[in-house]
Amino acid sequence: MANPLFDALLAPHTGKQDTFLIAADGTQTSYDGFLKDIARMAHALVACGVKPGSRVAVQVEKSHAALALYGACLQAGAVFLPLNTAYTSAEVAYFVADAEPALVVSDPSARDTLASCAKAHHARLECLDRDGKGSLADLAERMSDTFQAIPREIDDTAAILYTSGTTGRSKGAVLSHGNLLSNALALRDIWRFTSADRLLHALPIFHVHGLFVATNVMLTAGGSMIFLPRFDVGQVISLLPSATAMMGVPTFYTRLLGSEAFTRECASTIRLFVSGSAPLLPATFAEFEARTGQRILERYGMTETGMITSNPYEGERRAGAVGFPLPGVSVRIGDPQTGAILPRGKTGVIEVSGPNVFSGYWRRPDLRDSEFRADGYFITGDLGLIDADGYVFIVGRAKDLIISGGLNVYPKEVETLIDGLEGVVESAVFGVPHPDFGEAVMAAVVVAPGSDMNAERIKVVLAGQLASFKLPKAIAVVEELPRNTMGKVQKNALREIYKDAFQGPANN
Ligand code: MCA
Ligand code: AMP
Repeated sequence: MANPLFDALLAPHTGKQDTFLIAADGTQTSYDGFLKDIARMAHALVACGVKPGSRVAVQVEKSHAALALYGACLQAGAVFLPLNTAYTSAEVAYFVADAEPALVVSDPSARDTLASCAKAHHARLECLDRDGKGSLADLAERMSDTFQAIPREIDDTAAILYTSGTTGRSKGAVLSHGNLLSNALALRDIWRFTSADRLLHALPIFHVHGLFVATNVMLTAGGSMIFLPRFDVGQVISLLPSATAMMGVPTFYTRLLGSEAFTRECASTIRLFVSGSAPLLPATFAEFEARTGQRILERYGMTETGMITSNPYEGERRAGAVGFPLPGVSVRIGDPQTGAILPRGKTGVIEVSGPNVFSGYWRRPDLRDSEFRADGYFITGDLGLIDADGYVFIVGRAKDLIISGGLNVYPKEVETLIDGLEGVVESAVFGVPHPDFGEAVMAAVVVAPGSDMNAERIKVVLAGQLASFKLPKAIAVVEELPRNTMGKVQKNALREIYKDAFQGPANN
């Protein structure tokens, strides 16, 4: 019996002494060592009551052990459910209630706040800190370093990643072994990754980009990764000369360009810079090429689909375009209202089908009709077109979404909290240009006459409930919100009024 992802990503490296991970201080972990860590961790999961198909919710800092925990979930046939470390305990409580994990793994600092929530949902709670130490590591340390992988089918769930909905709360995108594997193999091939590659990995591992794009691709290629806890521009510049590739969100590239120490020479060993998760401005693309002589390869994806399109490895990488559909992936443009398929050059909603596309949202069969067309194409909510040469361009969003530094914020979630505050009449949350994060979250709030509610108080209350990246970086208290004749709030008008709110370098 087989386990598709484990067999493709990890099993082939058994016994290999080649380096897989390199820490910032130069400490190296071989593939063999990493596989043994995974096996010990898989035994620890079983000891914690994790069964095939059980969810394992993980909110821990990036570390070798955290990555081994992902591998252990695959090997033990469990469902990996990573959570952004910025989520507050209130946000985590929602995910635990919805996903009903058998095990929650948190940072030791969150143990006390999460204990009652884990208990209420019959989940066991274990810890792992930023150094890979904690109760789960202690348990794993005593275990055998071999583990027979639990059989899984290609359609079995490998991971659930929560992604905010346009209406209401976050939904879990259910990703199968087949979804993740097809994407990793396609990307490895089109981006030409081999065992000779060394990826500079500075992305978080709780999202598709850092986990399934970066890590899965490197595992299928058998290459190595310089595994950094976060993106620190100075550290990245000093380590780039020992890497051959880097993947990042546009903020990585604007921060690199903002440093005089980032020169053509320090990028000279890199054969591939990949950007995604948010639009890369053509100006950034051009400035990067002028500085380094290299054209960033921009690609496009979603949590629900993994990667959808990519600019070519060979051939023209076009600024502002996200390239061609991946092999085996079909992209078309649909009329947002009627669903009619539109010809080349026409703008509509981007729809996608292929082995990469998820099967649906966790326990939300009711969303099937609104999120998929009858013939199975997934409706991304991104507005785009396909030009005469077949390049896909994203030109806007049908969904009300802000992407800040590569992280998604759904205005509705923030508005609901602001509107619930005493003294607030109503609010509108929207994105405005930001020099560092691309877009920043901003709120316009109408306060009741005589109320002493103000921007500072709103910020303080929200900070206890929302992850920091979702907090409005500016709040304008206004007399009224602009509305159209139908009474609908005009966010475009607000975006126009406040478009210069964050002028100047790295203004937070
Ligand atoms: C941190 N802050 C942010 C963000 N990150 N605010 C808005 N947007 C953000 N992305 C807050 C911090 O909490 C802090 O608030 C203040 O902003 C300054 O933080 P700073 O130290 O500058 O941030 P950082 O730690 O350097 O992080 C910025 C970052 C990081 C490097 C851009 O956010 C990051 O790694 N982003 C990548 C996310 C990612 O992997 N996305 C892929 C999703 P305070 O001062 O109040 O504490 S997967 C996906 O989208 C699809 C599938 C795809 O296509 O890839
Ligand atoms: P997420 O829900 O975090 O998976 O974010 C997916 C969304 O990120 C997509 O629907 C797009 O709106 C956006 N996105 C990803 N890559 C790109 C890109 N290269 N250019 C523009 N938007 C992108």
